[in-house]
Amino acid sequence: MAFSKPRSTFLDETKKPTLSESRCAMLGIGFDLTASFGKGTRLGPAAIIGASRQVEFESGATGKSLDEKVKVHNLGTLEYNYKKKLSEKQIEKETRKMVNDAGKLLEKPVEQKKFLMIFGGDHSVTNATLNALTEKIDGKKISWLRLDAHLDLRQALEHNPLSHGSIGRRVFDKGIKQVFVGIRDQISAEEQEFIEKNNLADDVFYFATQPEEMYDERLPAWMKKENISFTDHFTTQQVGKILSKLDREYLFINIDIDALDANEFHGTGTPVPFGMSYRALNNLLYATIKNAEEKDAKILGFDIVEVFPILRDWKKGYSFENAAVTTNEMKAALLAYNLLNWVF
Ligand SMILES: [Mn+2]
Repeated sequence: MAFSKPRSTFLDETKKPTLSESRCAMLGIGFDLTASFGKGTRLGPAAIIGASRQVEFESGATGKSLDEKVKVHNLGTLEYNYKKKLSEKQIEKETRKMVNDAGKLLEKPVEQKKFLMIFGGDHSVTNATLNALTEKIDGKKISWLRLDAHLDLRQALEHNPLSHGSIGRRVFDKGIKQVFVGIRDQISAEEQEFIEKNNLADDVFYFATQPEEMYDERLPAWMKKENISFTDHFTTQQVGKILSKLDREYLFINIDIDALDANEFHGTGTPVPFGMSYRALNNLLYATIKNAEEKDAKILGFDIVEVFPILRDWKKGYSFENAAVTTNEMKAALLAYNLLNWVF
């Protein structure tokens, strides 16, 4: 593991505020060992933070410069690069190590109640945030907005309970109220059973992968017709239902970028078609922040995971130098900018 010390912060490369003077703490976790399809998300944090330099500090509707509204302390970026192919056992061990490394860095910010902004890495990196938060806050007090194409409700994937494919299950284990949004309805048998057994059907909001008539003929017990979108966004009524379920004292926003349609965001570990539009995601996040404000719920922070930088030259493989800043990283950086702007 390499640790890249912060040279500067989000947006502004000339500033480096300390933790105590900042209301937000930013961490990059460049780990993609559990990715089963595309590897490369370990370069996500560097790409997103790099792209943030190109985001203007203010816009027509935002008014005050974000930079003046909120100071962001950069905790640094953990970088994991494995040259050799590892066994399942070794991968699990390395995942635990990553969760511990990141957990240590998050201890102080969580204790000081800083707003967290975390960039991955594959979805396994969320385990570190999950553990750090639930060390201090009872999971029964937390709502968790999960934006994702996948449920990730398997007990373990490739024998690794900390895998990207099990993060939903780990969140569930903590007693957290999780609302799944953007899920494509290609679900493993294990996950179908889990939803039925735990009565989660009403908490899962799908994007259909089949024509609408087919769902009229055959709707399984793990799907609610009123929770299915047949377009690239959820209806006002569906969004209202999603927000009504985020009803606990605290809220965390967990964004797996593959919630977006594969055409809207192709740089991700497991791209899936039939997803959400970028604008719909942006609107949903805005509504979520406003809803939390109205309910007086405290937003603990957010993470954006599974961002996969595009390479200039595929033959050369992954290195920071070979990752081209494209619209993908810019989309992730602008989402992070917007979230901070709406919260602060
Ligand atoms: Mn996913």
